[in-house]
Amino acid sequence: MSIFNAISPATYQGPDSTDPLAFHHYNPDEMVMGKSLKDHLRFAVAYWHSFAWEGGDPFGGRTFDRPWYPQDSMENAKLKADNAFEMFRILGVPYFCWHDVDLRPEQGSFADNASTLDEITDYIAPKMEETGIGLLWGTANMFTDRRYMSGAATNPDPDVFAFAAATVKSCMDATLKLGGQNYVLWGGREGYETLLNTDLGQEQDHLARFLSMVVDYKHKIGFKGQILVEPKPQEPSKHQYDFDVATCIGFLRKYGLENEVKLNIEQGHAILAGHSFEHELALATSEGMLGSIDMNRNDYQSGWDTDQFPNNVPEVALAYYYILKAGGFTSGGTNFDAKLRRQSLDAEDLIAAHVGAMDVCARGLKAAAAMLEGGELDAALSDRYAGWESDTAQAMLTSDLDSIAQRVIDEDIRPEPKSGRQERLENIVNRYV
Ligand code: XUL
Ligand code: CO
Repeated sequence: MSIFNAISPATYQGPDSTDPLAFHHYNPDEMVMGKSLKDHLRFAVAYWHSFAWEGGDPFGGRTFDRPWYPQDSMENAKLKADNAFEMFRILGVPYFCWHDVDLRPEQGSFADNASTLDEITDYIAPKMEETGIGLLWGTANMFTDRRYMSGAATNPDPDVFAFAAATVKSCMDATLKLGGQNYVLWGGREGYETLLNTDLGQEQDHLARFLSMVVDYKHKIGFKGQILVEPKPQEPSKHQYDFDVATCIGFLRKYGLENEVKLNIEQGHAILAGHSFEHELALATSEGMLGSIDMNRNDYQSGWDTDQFPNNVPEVALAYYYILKAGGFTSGGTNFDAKLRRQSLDAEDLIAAHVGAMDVCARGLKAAAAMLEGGELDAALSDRYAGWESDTAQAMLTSDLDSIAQRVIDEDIRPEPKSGRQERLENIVNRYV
């Protein structure tokens, strides 16, 4: 039984069309900077928000009514997969992403979980084959079940560490089996509520050991995808160890994992950390650590991780500007880690949300490409640092404080402040969006 029965595949109809379920800006075959939009953006649907999440919030239970509820049997898991692939087909997305628990019914024992994951991935594999839809990444949900309330890899109880390790092993196996491009670890419970019951030094050592085992296992099974960690400062934990891009890079370097693990960067998480999305992306790309992105937005007043579909073109344009500037995605892509509002009950709402989000991303990426090709921002940046091209300036970087001080005296150097021209640069961006 399909909830998308009456809905035909979304097509590109151009900016003048008023069809609410058509693309107005995303033409998958449109060439931008030598590559199709489809290959630039590499869209993925997040299985959890669109098919597993039932519309609950902290004050009320489910609002949606889908034929695959209750999600506790293999029969309903298969019905859910049928509907998911129907939606992927309507949208024409090249990828999807999952947590283990999104796909399979929850059983309790590890052996049961592993066998139902195996059964459902057996069911999904031919659908992927048939439709050509790929897996952008797989991951383990190690934050919902009560066993993980005090963390997974950072749990004070070694039995939870063991259960988590076994779970990740099974999810990496499933990701390999489905030809996944990446494997993600997001540590929602790897952090603390109070320092009074937490040894944060020991917990971070354990987290690093866990991650090293993930890397070892990747090589052992011949998984060619990229391992990614996903920064987020808080929620559900009061404080998460993978706080933001800078913190994650510091952590990975401390434990010698920086060449094996890259980052999955989410818009809403950047905002929660007090940064902008483009800040996190510019930092990651400048350190060679960008893996993939989770595209969404938070409500700007509430301060929560509301995981809404993106609809702010200027913001998205700046995000893609830094991604394109660094050469674009390799194994990564644009995963819509976004969910409907809980009052949006209809199957059409799911389609409209994704179609709109894909349009916003297409507009953003095209604007970003035009900004790069226009070259004004790059030229202004080079101009601002041009002084550093002189031999004297370069020599200073390998000199010492004594000799620099002597030269300042000898040449009577008196720096003359120059305008940062922020408004002029913002006006340039505005011309493109
Ligand atoms: C939570 C979040 C997760 C990860 C995968 O905020 O973003 O959905 O992307 O576990
Ligand atoms: Co995410």
